[in-house]
Amino acid sequence: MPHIYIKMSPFSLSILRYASSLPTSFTVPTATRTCCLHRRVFTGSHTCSKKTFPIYSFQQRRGVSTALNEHIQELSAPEQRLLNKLYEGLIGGQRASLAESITLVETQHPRKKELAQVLLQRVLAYRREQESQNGGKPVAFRVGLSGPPGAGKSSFIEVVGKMLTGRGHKVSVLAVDPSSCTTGGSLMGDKTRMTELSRDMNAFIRPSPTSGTLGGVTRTTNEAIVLCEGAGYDVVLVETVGVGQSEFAVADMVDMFVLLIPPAGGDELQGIKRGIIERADLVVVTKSDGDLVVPARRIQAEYTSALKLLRRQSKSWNPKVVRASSHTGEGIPEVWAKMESYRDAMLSSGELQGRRRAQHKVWMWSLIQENVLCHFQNHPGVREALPHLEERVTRGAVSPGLAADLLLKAFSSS
Ligand SMILES: Nc1nc2c(ncn2[C@@H]2O[C@H](COP(=O)(O)OP(=O)(O)OP(=O)(O)O)[C@@H](O)[C@H]2O)c(=O)[nH]1
Ligand SMILES: [Mg+2]
Repeated sequence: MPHIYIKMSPFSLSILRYASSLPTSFTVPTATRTCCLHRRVFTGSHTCSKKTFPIYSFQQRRGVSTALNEHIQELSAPEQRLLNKLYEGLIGGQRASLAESITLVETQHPRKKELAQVLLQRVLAYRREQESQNGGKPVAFRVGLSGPPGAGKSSFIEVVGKMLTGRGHKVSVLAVDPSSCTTGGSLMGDKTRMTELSRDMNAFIRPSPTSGTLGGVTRTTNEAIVLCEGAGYDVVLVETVGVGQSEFAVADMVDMFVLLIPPAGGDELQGIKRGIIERADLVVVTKSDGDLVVPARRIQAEYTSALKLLRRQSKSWNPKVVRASSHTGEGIPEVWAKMESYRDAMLSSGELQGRRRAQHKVWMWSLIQENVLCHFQNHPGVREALPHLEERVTRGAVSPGLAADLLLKAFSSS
C-alpha cells in the first residue's frame, strides 16, 4: 500500500523528531530504530534491529527502517553540503546560520522539512553532549514571558536582554504570535520595539513565523529553541501575548514562566485567565514608575494574596510578585536575580530537569495530535462523509457520538 507509506513518512518523522533524546532503554521499537538511523547518518555508529512498524504494517512493501534508511541515503551531495554548512555555522555561533536553520524548520516544503529534521537531530545530539559535560544539567535557561497586549513585555525583554548581554550572556528572543495563525498578521511588532537589543551582536531576535496553525507555530518555536541553544545562546526568552492558547503552549516549552501585568484597572485584568496565573512562577507588575507606582503596588498586593490561595506547583519554589519599570530600570536587576534563584533552586532539586523531561512528552503528544488530526481530516473517506454527517449532527438527526464513530470507522477501514 504505497499510498499509506507516503502518508506515514512525515507522520513518523514528526513523531520520531525527538526520539534520539530518549534513554536507550526506551522500548518503542520505531523510535529506537529511527534514532539509530539518524545517528548513523552523522556518526556512522549503531546498527538497528529491523522490526515492523508497531501499528501500521508495511511488510507487504518493506519495513519502515528500510524506507527511512532510503530516505536518508537519498540526501544529495548539495543537500549534505547544505546541512553540513548550516550545522558547522550554527554550532560556531554564526547568526546567519541560525537564522537560516530556523527558516528551514519553519518551512512548509516537504523535502526541506525532512532536511530540517536531520539537522535538528544532529543539533540535539550535540546539545546532549554539552549537557553531559555539564553534569547532566541544561546549559541554557528558557524563560517564557506572557501578559495582556501592551503589558510592556517587549520593553521588559529589551531592558533585561541588554543587561544580560552586558554581563556576558548570549540572549535569544523568540515570539509566539497567536494572531499569525488566523490573520497572517503580526500582533506583536517585536523587532521594531527592541531597537537596541536587535543591534546587539550577542542577541538574536526572531519574530514569529507569519503563517500556520498554533500547533505549527509552537512546534517551530520548540525547534527554534533547540537551534538557539545549539548556537550557544544561554538565555532563551519566548514572548507571547496572553490571547488564545499560545501562553499555555509557551508555558509547556520553558523552564520558567513569567506573567507580566500592567498596573491597570480591574477590567483589563479580567482578561487574564486564572489558569495561566496558576502556571506563573513569577509575576512582574510592569510600568512601576511615576503615577503608576501606586496602582502597581496595589496590583502587587492583590496578586500576592491571590497566589497564596493557589496550589503550589513546585516543592522548591514559591511564586513571587515583583514590580519593575523598563523606563527607569528600577527593579530590573532584582527581577533577574529572582529568576536566577528560581533556576538555581529548581536545578539543585532536579525539578527543572524533570520539567523538561515531562515537556518532551507534552511536545510529542502535541505533534501526534496535530498529525493524526491532519491525517484524519485529509482521509478521502472522512472528507466524503464529513459534510453530510456534520449537517445531520447540526440538525440533531444523528447524535455526535454516532457521527464520530462513523467517521472513525471510515478512517480506519481503508
Ligand atoms: N510608563 C511605562 N511605560 C511602559 C513601560 N514599559 C512599556 N511601557 C509602554 O507600554 C507600551 C507597550 O509596551 P510594549 O513593551 O510594546 O508592550 P508589549 O506587552 O510587548 O505589547 P504587545 O507585544 O503589543 O502585546 C509602550 O507604549 C511602552 O512605552 C514602563 O516601564 N513604564
Ligand atoms: Mg511585544
